[in-house]
Amino acid sequence: MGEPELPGGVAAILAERRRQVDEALERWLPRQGDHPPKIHEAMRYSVFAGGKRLRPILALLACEAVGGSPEDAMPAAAALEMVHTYSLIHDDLPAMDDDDYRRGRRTCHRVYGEAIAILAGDALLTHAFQVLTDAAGARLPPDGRLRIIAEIAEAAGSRGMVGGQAMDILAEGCEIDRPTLLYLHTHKTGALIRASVRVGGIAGGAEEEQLQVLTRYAERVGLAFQIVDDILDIEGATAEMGKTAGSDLRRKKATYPAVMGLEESRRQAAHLLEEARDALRPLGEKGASLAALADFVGSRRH
Ligand code: GRG
Repeated sequence: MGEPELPGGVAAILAERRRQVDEALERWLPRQGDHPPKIHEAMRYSVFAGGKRLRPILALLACEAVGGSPEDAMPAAAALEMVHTYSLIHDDLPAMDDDDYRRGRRTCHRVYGEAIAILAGDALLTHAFQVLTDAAGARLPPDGRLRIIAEIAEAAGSRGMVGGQAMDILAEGCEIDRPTLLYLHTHKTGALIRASVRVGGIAGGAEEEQLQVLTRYAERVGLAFQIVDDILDIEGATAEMGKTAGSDLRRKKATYPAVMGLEESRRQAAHLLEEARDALRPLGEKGASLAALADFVGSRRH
């Protein structure tokens, strides 16, 4: 899978952060041979399939943007990637999107069967919270840990990502209006991205005002990310994206291009990313890496 052409410096930030996140995942996931081996193999198969690690990287950069040490946000970063990977495994199942490829390889259920894939997703979601209670305890005080757990639980649940996914499924094949589309995108994808930035800020000891700045940024990046994803589903190549292109169109999915056209979708994504960068101004130079990440979201090819 080819890397996108990235604005200066972002490629290096992403590569280094991905390496750190992968090390943490390696440390905190169950081992390949842990009993029973098949379920742990399936969990690790999907986690180490080459994701961008966008959500954990957002958490680490948000933590640093408010003066924290990235190590303080690492348990939350790893937990976010576990929750994200669970959502992808379940999203690919025959009962949902029924996809054969994800992250450039065969989907979890195609390799391990549906039952084990469902369980691998369940176990990743559960393990994420175990990591938050165990490993995070070493660095953060209990109130910080509790806030992080609450943020991630709310974002992943039926008032967040699961709610968005449910609405997405219920809306398939229907005419949908713009408010419904906005709900769908801000919940299915936006909620976990918003939580990633916020928990990074909380881990870094953000003041309330700093948290508001980060939240404004995150909400715009989260929505732009999903609009870009909708556009890539039309314009992207299957090989580059690592999943089957054109599947939204085939399933008559509720997407930005379907509701407002490609040009308007591109314009809205660019506008949201500009607003996201603007929102970071109060953080000064410390917001530079998050601003660069907004550029990455706008330029990504997969
Ligand atoms: C099944 C509860 C449940 C939720 C699924 C996230 C989600 C909700 C579905 C994924 C469907 C999808 C492909 C949405 C588009 C945006 C998105 C989340 C893309 C995948 O995220 P990336 O691009 O993936 O960050 P990598 O592989 O890089 O981690």
